[in-house]
Amino acid sequence: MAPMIWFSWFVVALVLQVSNLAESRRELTITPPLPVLPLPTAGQLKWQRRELVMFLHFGMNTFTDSEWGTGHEKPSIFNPTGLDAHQWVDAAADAGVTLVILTAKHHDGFCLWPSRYTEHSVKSSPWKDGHGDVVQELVDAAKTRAVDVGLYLSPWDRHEKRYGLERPYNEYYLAQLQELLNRYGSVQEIWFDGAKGPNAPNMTYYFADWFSMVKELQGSINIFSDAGPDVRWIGDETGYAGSTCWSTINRTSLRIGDGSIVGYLKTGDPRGTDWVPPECDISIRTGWFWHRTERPKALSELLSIYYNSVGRNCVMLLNVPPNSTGLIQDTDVQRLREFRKALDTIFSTNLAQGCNVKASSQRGGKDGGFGPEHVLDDDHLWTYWAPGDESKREHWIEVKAPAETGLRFNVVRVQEAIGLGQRIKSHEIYADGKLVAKGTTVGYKRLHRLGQGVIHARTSVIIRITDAREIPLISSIGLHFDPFWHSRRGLLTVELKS
Ligand code: FUL
Repeated sequence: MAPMIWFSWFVVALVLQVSNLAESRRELTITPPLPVLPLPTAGQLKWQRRELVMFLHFGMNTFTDSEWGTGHEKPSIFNPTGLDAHQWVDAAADAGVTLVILTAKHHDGFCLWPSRYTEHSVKSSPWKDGHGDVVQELVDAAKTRAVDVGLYLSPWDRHEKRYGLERPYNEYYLAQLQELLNRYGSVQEIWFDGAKGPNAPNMTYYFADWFSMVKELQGSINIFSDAGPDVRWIGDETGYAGSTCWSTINRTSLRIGDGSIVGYLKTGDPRGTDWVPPECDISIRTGWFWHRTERPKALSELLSIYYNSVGRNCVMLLNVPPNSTGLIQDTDVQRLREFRKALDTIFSTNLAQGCNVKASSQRGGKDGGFGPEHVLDDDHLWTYWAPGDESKREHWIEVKAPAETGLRFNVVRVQEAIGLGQRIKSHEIYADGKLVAKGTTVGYKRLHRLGQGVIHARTSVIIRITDAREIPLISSIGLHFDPFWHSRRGLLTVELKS
């Protein structure tokens, strides 16, 4: 080979060498960590972020002053002459609610839509001369305020003669499901209530058929029942979740209507293989249906329920029952407004905003993209602090208090990046080195109202993750001042002694 050709080969080889070297030296962009299974579906994530959902218990019981109808009520007594679904939806939307769930059929079997499979419905009532349809009115009103609709269709039916006859009743129930899910556009949640009276006939529900049909007809719906599959019951009707609350659970251990699983429903299971987050159903009044003599709960009670449901990784499903005129009572509308205003007052200001944050370590180092500053941005899901040192069990993140003023707060908010799984098993919160709160799970949102009152931290607030299934991913931290929270010390500020 001529020397010229040798020389050219030599140059090409040299260039290749140099570019390989540059390639291997170039920093690889740091990737997000692997998720910890199971993960939520997109529909479950959307549902969780709603935080507050409104329940509307309305039907025959509204007119008979009862909670569980017998099924023998006469359709002639159903006549809500002033029914205005816009008023319901306005009350919901003004309270920040984006999903309302109506009892299309309660245990008494009376249908709020004109079902072709029974005469026991609005079409046999004097309301609108039998031409009314409450489900349609709600759907139409909800559209005008961009509110989503969910439906409750009671499996237990005290009117229907087929109830107790396995196949005929399951077909009847499925037929009604098809009507509701085919006729009214998008339905975002369906509620399968587990309740059944002690003397009710034996009845096996074909849940597998029902669930498959629901998913076939409504692609993005969440199915609620004691056992999910998408949303589980919290296990009681106090509005309070367990202080440990996993979105994960083993669905194979759950049976709908089985009283022995309520403890398991409350806490969930860190080893659970299914993502089935819990919903806390609670009424603004004592009963689920409207009763003339009842009054709405006090604002302080609603706030406590919020802290113990949404603040414990749940969705709060708040029932606000329309009255026999077909309107939500003014007192309840007013209470809802106060509730929204109070939540905005507490949570719209994050006192940690603008503070310096520091962490025990961070994934990919300083420019890795997973620094602690992400806990103060507006994205509470997909931007997060990820520790770098995966071999360590403990991790911490510190919010530095401004030197001149310090930080005065009585609520701490912590949120996990649950899009990558729920991880935190235990955590502690320190102000100026003193332990001020501790807890177990965090999940989508954990709120601590400080028992000691308003804390004045002069140097820093530290959140220490003491145990987790995998490295913890924290998407948001908030320090808040709640003027409605009267702890043992009222609103007196606690000065922390060093
Ligand atoms: C229970 C029912 O028996 C109540 O009437 C109400 O609908 C509540 C939400 O669920 O199981």
